[in-house]
Amino acid sequence: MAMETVLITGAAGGIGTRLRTMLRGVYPSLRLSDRVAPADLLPDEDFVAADLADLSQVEKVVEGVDGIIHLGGRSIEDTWEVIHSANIVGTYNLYEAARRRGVERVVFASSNHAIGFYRRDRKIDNQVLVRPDSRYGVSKAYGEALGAMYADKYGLRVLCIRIGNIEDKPVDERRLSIWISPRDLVQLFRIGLDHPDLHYEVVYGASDNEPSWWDNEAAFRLGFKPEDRSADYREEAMAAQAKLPPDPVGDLFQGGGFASAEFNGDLDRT
Ligand code: 15L
Repeated sequence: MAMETVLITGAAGGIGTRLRTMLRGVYPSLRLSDRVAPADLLPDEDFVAADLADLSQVEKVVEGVDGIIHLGGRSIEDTWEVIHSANIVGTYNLYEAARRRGVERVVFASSNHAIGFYRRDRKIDNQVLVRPDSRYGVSKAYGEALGAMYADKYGLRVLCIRIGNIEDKPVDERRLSIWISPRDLVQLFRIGLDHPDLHYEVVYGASDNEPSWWDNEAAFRLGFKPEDRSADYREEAMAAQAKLPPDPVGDLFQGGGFASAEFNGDLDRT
């Protein structure tokens, strides 16, 4: 069934701001939500404020919606209290409201930080165990698990995208491996909303990168054809990298600084 009304949560955030423009006109009706309205909201944009931690508010926001792109919540590491409220309670509320209100699809913005403690010399696919590098990464792994449960038990169609780093171009050496251009990410969101055979899938949100740490076969099977290549920006990214201080722990792991922050583990075992 074609999507009539699509909701973007976290619409005032970085990815949400880009999506609002890029999805304009793609679906007949776009609803935006966040705790506070974006400053540049246009008169014809449909905005409904909601706090994800409040299920009754989330239920109101998803009313009448066919598909949801869930970007809402905390998008970087924070205290457990913040992550718990925004990402653990908030993501539960989102799926549960979707179930109660008969929403057909959820596209969940997961993150590379769900697998951030894999080393950079290891190429991983979507079958590996999660190895979160932060409380934030744990909340993303949990959002993926919730998605599986809501798909299997309640019949939602769910795509979880482990987003690498979305920017106009890769900004350092790590991002050469995990970068995704805005239009490639939009392509993945649209696959999640439109693909007729989607049940539950986890894919990597990455452009055609070299070197890549991820085998993204699952995305390619769903028809993803990245249009952008990080290699086109290699010189600039490496010049920026040369100005950064070394991070002896973070530089070993896919999650970079998220992995090295608070690190007090055993490098021989991690
Ligand atoms: C993420 O998950 C964050 O949302 C984003 O701010 C970046 O830090 C990105 O990962 C990254 O790893 O570069």
